Amino acid sequence: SDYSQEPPRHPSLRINAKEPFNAEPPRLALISSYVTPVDLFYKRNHGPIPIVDDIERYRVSISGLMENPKELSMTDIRKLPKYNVTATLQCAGNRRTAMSKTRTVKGVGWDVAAIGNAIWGGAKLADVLELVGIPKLTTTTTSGGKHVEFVSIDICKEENGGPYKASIPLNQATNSEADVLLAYEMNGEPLNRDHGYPLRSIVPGVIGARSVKWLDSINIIAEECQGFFMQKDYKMFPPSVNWENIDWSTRRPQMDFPVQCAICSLEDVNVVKHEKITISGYAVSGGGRGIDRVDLSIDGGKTWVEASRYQTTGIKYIAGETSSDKWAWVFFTAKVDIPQSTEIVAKAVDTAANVQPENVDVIWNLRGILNTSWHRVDVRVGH
Ligand code: MTE
Ligand code: MO
Repeated sequence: SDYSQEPPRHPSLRINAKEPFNAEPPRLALISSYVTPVDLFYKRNHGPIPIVDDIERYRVSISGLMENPKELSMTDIRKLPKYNVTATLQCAGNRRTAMSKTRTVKGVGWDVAAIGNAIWGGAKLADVLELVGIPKLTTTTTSGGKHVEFVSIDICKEENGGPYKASIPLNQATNSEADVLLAYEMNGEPLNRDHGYPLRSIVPGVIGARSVKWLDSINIIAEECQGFFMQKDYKMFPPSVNWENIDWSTRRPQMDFPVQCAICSLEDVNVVKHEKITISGYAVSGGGRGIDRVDLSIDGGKTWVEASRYQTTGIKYIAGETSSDKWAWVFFTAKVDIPQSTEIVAKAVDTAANVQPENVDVIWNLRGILNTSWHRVDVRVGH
């Protein structure tokens, strides 16, 4: 693989793997802005960053189990109504390093910042599919298509040198309410190379792995995509499954992500001078479920206080209000007194009353995905 033409990156990103480039921002930087700046947004790649230099000739082909296959230019896609969707993208491997401390897992290590919140601009996939003759809210095309496969142009060793790919169900793709985008903008600017220039899918509420960058083609298929990242990766296994007894066919590809939160105003271990400290971080859930509550404990989980939550600075967040962004994280904050050295804990509750598991060992899985256990940090008071 050729890594000689990688784009420039922000110097404060923490590099977890250099080639392919995988990096996340420091915790404090992540919560310094509700909309994550593009250069600080985590970057998760499986191969070199491709170069699309002739945008006039760029086409995304749409074909497969449908009547009229078509090739669309960027001009065709920009002609469709443009939507800006604020959505949090989270890698299923977020917080993997912490899971690895229980028992070793396979995969790139991540702290708590393999997540970011952006304003994605583009056409709705439901409109694009309608343009090529597949009506809204279609579950099966007349020729038996049930899934929409996104195929990229990058080269991944896991695909034996083939491109990255993933699929979502056709009824999600053709549902305007699901807000699946073919995005060409991130925070009001054209997508940059790292994030999928010129065009990527954004599947809100679903693990980042299904939001395919650098789209080359879209296929309407009968079964879900058979690619590596759908069938041999990004599946959730119980703690009993190891590399000797694993049967990948027993599990479905992970789609929605579960309720998650992390403290970002503190590192894993902190020495504080003052007894009054601010605990802040993010909380988010998949599937468009909002956050109903964030509980904080300053005694390792014996007693709890509720943090305040917001999406717009200073304005209290209430899940489900029309002004709230249903696909986006909330920030939480609380000021607390720390009389002595202790463990601080954060846990969130989503609108379906889903809670996070207390300990990481009960959700340990060999690929180290979906570590959504209570987030714990140590605070040592040093006068
Ligand atoms: N798309 C392509 N073409 N190649 C990739 O390696 N990685 C996926 C997804 N789409 C990937 C991809 C994964 S695992 C994640 S978490 C997100 O992109 C990360 O998107 P980002 O780099 O824009 O943050
Ligand atoms: Mo990911």
